[in-house]
Amino acid sequence: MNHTQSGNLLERASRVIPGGVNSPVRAFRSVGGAPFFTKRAEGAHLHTADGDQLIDFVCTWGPAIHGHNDPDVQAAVAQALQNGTSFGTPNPFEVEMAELLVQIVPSVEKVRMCNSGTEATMSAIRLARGFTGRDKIIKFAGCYHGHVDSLLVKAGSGALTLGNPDSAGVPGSFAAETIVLDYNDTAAIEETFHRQGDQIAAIIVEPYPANCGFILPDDGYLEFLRAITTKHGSLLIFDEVMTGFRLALGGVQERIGITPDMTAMGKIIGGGLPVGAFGGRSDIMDHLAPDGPVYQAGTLSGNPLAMAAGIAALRKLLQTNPYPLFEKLGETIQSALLGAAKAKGLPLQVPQVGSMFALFFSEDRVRNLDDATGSETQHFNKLFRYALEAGVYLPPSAYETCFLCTAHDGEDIDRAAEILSDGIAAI
Ligand code: KE4
Repeated sequence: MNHTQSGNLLERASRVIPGGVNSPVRAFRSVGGAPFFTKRAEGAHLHTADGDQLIDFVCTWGPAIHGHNDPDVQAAVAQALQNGTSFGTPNPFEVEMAELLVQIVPSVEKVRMCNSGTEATMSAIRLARGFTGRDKIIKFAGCYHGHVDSLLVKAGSGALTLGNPDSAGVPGSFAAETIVLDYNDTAAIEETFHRQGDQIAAIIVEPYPANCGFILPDDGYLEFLRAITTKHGSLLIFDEVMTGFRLALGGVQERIGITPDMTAMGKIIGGGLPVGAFGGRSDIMDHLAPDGPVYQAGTLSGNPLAMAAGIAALRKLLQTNPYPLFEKLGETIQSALLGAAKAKGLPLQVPQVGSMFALFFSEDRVRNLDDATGSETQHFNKLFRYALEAGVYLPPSAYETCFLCTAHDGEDIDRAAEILSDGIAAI
């Protein structure tokens, strides 16, 4: 890869933006080397400031499910742009978006739009506390729910990548209301609810944690969370900011047939523009201002351009039903990676569901954060660098998940499988 233009941009950026990036995981700190800057994205490709073309397995961390620069999304934004960029009043797009979300995710009876996944989870836990009158929240080590103060406790994604899962600046009093347990540990949940079940407002969980690699639940685990929260009058919040509309049209909850009380959403529903949403049972959502006592707001919430982009992206999912294709593409890449590792004699796990997969260089299945951090992340980092030089962009951290889009179908998935297999052989 050429780095001249990106190097100049990073040098300029570093003078005026902390770390030269507007989100830490983009800084390549754990994988080494300097980040490239993207000038254009098209389909499954990123085009760098230095003119390199990369097959992209980050897909802007989820939104680009139809590939970058999708013509239908583009056309919808261009059309909406004719009428202005923001009104500060209700607009027809918000109604159409809310009706679509309620139609697509049955557990969502009412929904409030916001501007990021962080706002969605922050608002959802405030609402859970306001609705239940309780203060404690349970989250799981390695899960990342955005940079919400009280959830930056043993968080995943960039926090874990940089080795500070418990961020500075979060007062102990905030974190004190957050109980952190291991994912897939039913005994710990049982014991916690036995001791203080009547204080627990909610469990917030990424049903398939995708911010410490990609971790799948033990059989019955999510059903167990549903049962124990119901039993104790606590709420179950599914953070489907990444898995929503991706692992099925209705997200993980559709795949496994579990009905959470609230769902945090984002990414895909903005078509790449800034967006978040949280929704759930009407009796809970009606506690939100202006009807109820729980305050939540946002200048650009329901922004017409973001709504137009998200509506186009959702309508395209409804029309094209890409999920069988994602199962095929995911299995193609998974079998290529496992085959290459077997040939090399390297222990490798490739947890994969549809268009999401991760690599853990580990003998055993990864069930929680400790397993994930116990894997050989240096092998991942070597593979990342090999792949990048060969034209494939994996997420720049072993504690992230790879994403597929419909545009990977065809030569890109085969070319990437070949490059990644060669990369594993070169470790
Ligand atoms: P944002 O505030 O970044 O829009 O969303 C926060 C969030 C909430 N919940 C889940 C399950 C998430 O994965 C995220 C954000 N995802 C990361 C990728 N692992 C964002 C990438 C970044 O921080 O730049």
